[in-house]
Amino acid sequence: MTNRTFTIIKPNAVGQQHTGEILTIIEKAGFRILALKMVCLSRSDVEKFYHIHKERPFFRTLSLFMTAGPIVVAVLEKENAVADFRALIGATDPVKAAEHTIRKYFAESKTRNAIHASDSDENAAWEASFFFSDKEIIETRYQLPIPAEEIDKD
Ligand code: FUP
Repeated sequence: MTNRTFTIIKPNAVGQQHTGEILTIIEKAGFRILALKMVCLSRSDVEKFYHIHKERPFFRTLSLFMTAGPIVVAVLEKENAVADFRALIGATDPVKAAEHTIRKYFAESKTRNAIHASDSDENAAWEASFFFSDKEIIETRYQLPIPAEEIDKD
């Protein structure tokens, strides 16, 4: 078990200006953001990222949706990250998502379901590397090199 997972705040949630609120829920649940950016996917990106779903009947609409606007991608750190983050986002279908999950709050349908979460440590590492170089995933933590009072005195 590693302590990293990967997430996408999907086009509907970004378009409806829920990015900040979703990041707040994520941080309040104890996840540390190690990498974060906004990007747009091409159809070819979607085919690569969702390659396991390429032959599924819903792939066409999934692809149209995922290219419909910008997304926000992030690498997150927490103990038991993959399982805990899956619990925080809820079931794929918002009708089945538990109360107080991100999908319960923001998903509009099984496809327009607001957020993605990796389903295994292996996939988390692959998905993070799809969007970020090693240098862009930052482990360094905030630590003042001198006492705060000294920083504030000038
Ligand atoms: P999840 O891991 O919860 O994101 O769900 P899946 O890996 O099963 O599906 C990946 C994405 O495919 C979902 F987020 C949305 C899309 N999907 C559909 O559009 N229709 C479906 O019936 C199932 C999945």
